[in-house]
Amino acid sequence: MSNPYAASATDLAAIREICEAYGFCLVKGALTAAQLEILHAGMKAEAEAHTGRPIPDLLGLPLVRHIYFEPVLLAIARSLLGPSLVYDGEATFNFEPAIGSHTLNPFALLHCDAIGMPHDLRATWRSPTDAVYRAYRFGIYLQDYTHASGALKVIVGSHRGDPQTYIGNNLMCETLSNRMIGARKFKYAETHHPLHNLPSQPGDVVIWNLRTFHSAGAKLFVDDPAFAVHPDLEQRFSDQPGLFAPPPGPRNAVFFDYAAPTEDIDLYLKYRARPSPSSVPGHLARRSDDPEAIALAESHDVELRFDPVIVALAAEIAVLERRPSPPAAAVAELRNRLCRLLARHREYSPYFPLFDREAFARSPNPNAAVDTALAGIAAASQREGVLSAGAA
Ligand SMILES: O=C(O)CCC(=O)C(=O)O
Repeated sequence: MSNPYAASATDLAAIREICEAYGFCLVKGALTAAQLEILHAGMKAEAEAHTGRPIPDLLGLPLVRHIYFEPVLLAIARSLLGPSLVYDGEATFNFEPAIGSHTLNPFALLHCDAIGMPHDLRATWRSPTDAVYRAYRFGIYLQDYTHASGALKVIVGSHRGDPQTYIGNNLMCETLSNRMIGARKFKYAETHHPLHNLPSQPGDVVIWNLRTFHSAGAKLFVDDPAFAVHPDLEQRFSDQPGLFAPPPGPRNAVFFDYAAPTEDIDLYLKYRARPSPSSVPGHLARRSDDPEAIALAESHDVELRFDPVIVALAAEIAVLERRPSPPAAAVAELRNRLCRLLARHREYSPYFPLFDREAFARSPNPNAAVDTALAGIAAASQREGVLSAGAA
């Protein structure tokens, strides 16, 4: 294959080699047209069913969650991460029936998602031994981005080294370069590390390490589609008619992570779980703890973590219990759900524990156990300097 960043879905060794060398891989031909049709129909139905409401996470969506357990994808994930996989809850889809706000306002900021270090939950992850972060995001894009705008952009090799290297002006060269694009001459600042727009086609899966810096919705030059520039430069030229190719259609895509149960991933989960008044409703809407999702995960030997749901439930219970007349039935339901999740909860690091599991297990009854955990979660939220939803 001529693209050095691409490998066939059946060539697990090549996928792993490319991911470890560059931090991402374009996996060709992973899904058939029939599978994509079913996926698209499921996304459409779930989007319609949740109009005006927060959409649950992927495993909470009965019409779409099967994609997470496709054998070809699990085989790739296990070849990258080893046999033990964890679903970290960072899994969703974008769907709109025609080009609209999702397609026209992609998150075009270079960033990486690997956050959480033992000394600081908000620090970007880095390895003292140049290890590769133990989680990958998989993106299934339903349009052809070989010549159209909307692709994923990555900084090649940005999964390794000091993350500061890839941020802001550190990434930019000082001197300006010239390039002819069609008949126009462009002056622009190059980057110290190459950028690449992934030319994915329907059926491909785009994989990137959570430490790889990336941005959404790359603009492709009509006359030079393989030339990738910094998103800020795309923005600067965005008013030049005919320079960039239009999107091929709505930017409908599914995203989900596979992770390994390591200390780094534990910190990432805890970072993602921190409550804020705006995050709690979305976290409460997650449904990957429904019995069918749990059974599916168990039958595929995938572990589930529910940290964001646990923390959001704690925040919501605190709010309701502070009311002059707490709604007893609603509180009881939330406490039951929380109790089930706390009983399953297993952490992979000693840092920033969500609550005291031993005190929880020693409690004389479920209500006392939940009270103990609620106190621990509230204290942890405060320690990490995060405004708890209950305090809003
Ligand atoms: O929309 C995309 O292509 C990428 C989404 C993204 O930036 C992310 O999942 O972190």
